[in-house]
Amino acid sequence: MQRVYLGLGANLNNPIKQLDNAVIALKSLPSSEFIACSHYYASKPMGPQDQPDYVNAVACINTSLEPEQLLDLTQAIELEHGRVRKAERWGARTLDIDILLFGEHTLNTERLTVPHYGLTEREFVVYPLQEIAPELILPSGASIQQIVNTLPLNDLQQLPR
Ligand code: A4P
Ligand code: MG
Repeated sequence: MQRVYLGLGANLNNPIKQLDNAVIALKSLPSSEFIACSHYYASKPMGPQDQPDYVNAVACINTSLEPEQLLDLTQAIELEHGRVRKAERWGARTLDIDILLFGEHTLNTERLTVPHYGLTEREFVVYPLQEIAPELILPSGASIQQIVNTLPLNDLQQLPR
């Protein structure tokens, strides 16, 4: 069993509902146990500013899936729950699920970079991660507490449950 942290993000088509659906889907992953989800957080878009604010969260599972098996399943969840039908064609994806951490592992394959490359620079990942795993130490040796201490909130807002 590995402890895995997943970053959830959405900014289109009722983002809160997108995350609710993602959590429901994560609870029925095979060979896995759902442990926790952080509060949801409203966050300012990273990157292009001409897009709606995001809702982000971090979920934790235990799993005996292999990393790429888990990626197949999280990508299937993105497809099932995360696409908006625009006229006759499938539009932009509205749900993003990133594998932030996979146990203590460091992975660099064609499909997977773990820890996720943006983890320590994104307030909308670091703060919800600290909420559910305050004692966490990353594979780099840095503690989540140290990272939070150096990362501004940048308007991140915890939403009520
Ligand atoms: N991939 C490699 N490593 C991983 C990993 N650890 N977890 C590969 C998941 N996937 C991983 O991902 C593209 C490819 O990355 C996958 O096929 C997989 O093999 P994607 O999810 O299809 O593409 P993406 O999400 O558009 O790209 P990327 O680089 O993940 O985008 P970002 O960096 O996640 O940016 N602002 C706020 N406030 N909140 C957000 O959540 N998100 C984005 C998207 C921009 N701004 C944001 C937020
Ligand atoms: Mg992604």
